[in-house]
Amino acid sequence: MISFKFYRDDWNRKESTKGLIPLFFAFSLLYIFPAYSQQVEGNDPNDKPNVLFIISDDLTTTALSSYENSACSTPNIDKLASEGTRFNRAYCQYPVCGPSRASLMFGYYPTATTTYGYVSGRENVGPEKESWAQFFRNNGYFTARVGKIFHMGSVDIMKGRNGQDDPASWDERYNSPAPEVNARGESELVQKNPFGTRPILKGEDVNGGNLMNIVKTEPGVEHTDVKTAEKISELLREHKNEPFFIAAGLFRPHVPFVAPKTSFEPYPHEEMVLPPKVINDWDDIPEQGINYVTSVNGQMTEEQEKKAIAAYYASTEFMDEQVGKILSTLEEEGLDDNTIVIMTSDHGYLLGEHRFWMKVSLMEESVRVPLIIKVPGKEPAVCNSFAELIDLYPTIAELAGLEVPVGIQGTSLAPLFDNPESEVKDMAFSVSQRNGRMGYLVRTDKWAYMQYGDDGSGGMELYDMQLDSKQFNNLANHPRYKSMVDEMQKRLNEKLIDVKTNDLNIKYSGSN
Ligand SMILES: [Ca+2]
Repeated sequence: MISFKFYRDDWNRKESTKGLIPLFFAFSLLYIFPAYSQQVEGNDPNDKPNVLFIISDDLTTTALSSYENSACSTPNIDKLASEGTRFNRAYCQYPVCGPSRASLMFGYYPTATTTYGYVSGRENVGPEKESWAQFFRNNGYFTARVGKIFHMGSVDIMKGRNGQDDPASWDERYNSPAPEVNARGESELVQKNPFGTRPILKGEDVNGGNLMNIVKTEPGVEHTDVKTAEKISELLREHKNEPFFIAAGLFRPHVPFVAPKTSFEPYPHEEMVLPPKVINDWDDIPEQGINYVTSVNGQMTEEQEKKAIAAYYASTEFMDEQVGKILSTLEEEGLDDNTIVIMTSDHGYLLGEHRFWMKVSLMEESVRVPLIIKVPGKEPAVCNSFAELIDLYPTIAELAGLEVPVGIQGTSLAPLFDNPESEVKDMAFSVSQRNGRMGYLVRTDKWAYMQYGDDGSGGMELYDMQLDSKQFNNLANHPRYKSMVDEMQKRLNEKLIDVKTNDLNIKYSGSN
């Protein structure tokens, strides 16, 4: 820790003041250390810790070697995980880009703001509320984003547009345009596409822009995440002498799976292992629980399934390389001992589990997110407390020694950096809407409970996550688990009342 280094240097240099040191030390223990115990210590007690927020897009824990999959190589994220606190049970609040990002950036559950679409979230919280970045901006920080922090689609990336950004959050903002699906290289679509072999640019949008398209690019092709990492490095160098909140929005492994040809080499598709296919797996899943993209409606062959996984891994490894560049700059500039680093994703991703693909689903692989937070001066740890993306705002505010804004709905994870064995919450809550009907997830230590519709009329799912972590046996309709379903419904209803009781004055209508 820097403060310690400061005292040690003093000791070496000022022999004549040695007698004063025990006195000074005692004074420090009494007054200085308690005040800053929860806060990151800088060279000067008035120094504010910097914040470097890295968010990948559609990155699931099941593709990270620091989590549970050694098949995909992510050495840079793994290194950060080994130096920081890795949260083992972190969940998004909505497994889709737009609403998840709106929720984590403004600090309200999607159900509190009724934000379920591709918007920034500002629309529903109003002009008075500060986003997470804006809060730091208003507290004297330089704030900047590069790439996708609030929602941004693939076409926005191609055209270098801001997407659904919140301008009030940033002093400076940069986009990283790249050809994406039109990049030069070997291209292949691994699911059914009504628009031919490649999405067609039509007007302002790309038809089928959200399809599993693979592009193995030739040397010299521009990549959005490479540009983002370069710009972030530049900003770190330029702003190293002032407190900063710099946000790096990496777009991969979001589709299209565009990465250099060389990134695919470690992942020959023939060697990919598919998740187990269980006969009658779908029989006990309600209609709304069957994901919107499946191997069935995508008409995917087993070879295509393997190609999708290989391409996802290649894209993930390529994204990890960019994380490495950003973290190297941080280190080179001597900023790593006074910068809180956060690495996460807006939601998870299904890679063929239940023959489901992509996101939207409330299944574990789709809602669980990687979350690594490195706080200078704190010991590396693995934390099993539940954590939600909505907790980032109050956590980083507290760690920076700022007063957490009243009203926001997350819980500060700050105590966990000193006591990773402890717990700040005992459940995670996520929602996902389809065709206007809400889906709810209550995830506790032992159970994953999903309910479709406020009255459950769209069906329910209940999985014993200790005995059935891959979620094959839906117990919701089994008479033996009736009391457990009742208890989960009670928890859900309590949570909904809690979430909807807020300072936003949003009027609810209908079932939402
Ligand atoms: Ca996403």
